[in-house]
Amino acid sequence: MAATENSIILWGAISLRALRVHWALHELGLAYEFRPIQSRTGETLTAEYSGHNPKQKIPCLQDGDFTLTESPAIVNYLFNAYGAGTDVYRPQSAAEQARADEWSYFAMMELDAHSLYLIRRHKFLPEIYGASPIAVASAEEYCLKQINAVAPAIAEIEAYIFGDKLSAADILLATTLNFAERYEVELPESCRAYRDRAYARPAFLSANARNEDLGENLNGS
Ligand SMILES: N[C@@H](CCC(=O)N[C@@H](CS)C(=O)NCC(=O)O)C(=O)O
Repeated sequence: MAATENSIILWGAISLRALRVHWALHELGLAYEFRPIQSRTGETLTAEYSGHNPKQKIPCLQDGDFTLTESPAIVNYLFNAYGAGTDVYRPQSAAEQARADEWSYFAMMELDAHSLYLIRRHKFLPEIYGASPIAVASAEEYCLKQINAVAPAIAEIEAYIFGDKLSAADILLATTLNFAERYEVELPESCRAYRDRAYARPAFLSANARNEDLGENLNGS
């Protein structure tokens, strides 16, 4: 599926999960139209957007006729579809793919889904989802335990999971560790250093700026 310039459209602004997709697009040097809709504004509930993503969540990617939701699926799709000939890393064997999956599912399940989203909803958005201090305390403890369990392995990482090049799994892991810190889970030093290294990349910085740029009109730029 060859990309023609501006055939890619990304829906989703401000969101931490949309940021993952902006970052992948910037690492790959892909031009894209940006539809800066935000969660909890009603913008994900329109008939037009619901047609793209019936789950009414961001992010959502359109690549020509191909529409994809779920930030980890989108990041992996972009790396696989457009990574050849670029400076990003793609797993080279079944074992490397399994290692990438191990880190990715850990970040998405143990951290993002099992604990961070729960903290987000029941500590920082109680007016929508209800306050639940016991569930939040349990999720915080669980999240910290999981992060501490992998901190020694992250300390062994010199730059990124597969060496000096960034992989899709790095985008998922670094953004999720950053969510944890934003949600007041204290990161061990090795995790902070890994996140800081990834977040200092020029592609991350430009992606982050675009994710937060609500100035672009809805017809893209
Ligand atoms: N598993 C999805 C989660 C997407 C998600 O929860 N997005 C949030 C913003 S970060 C959202 O759209 N929330 C709006 C809502 O729940 O109504 C992914 O990783 O893409």
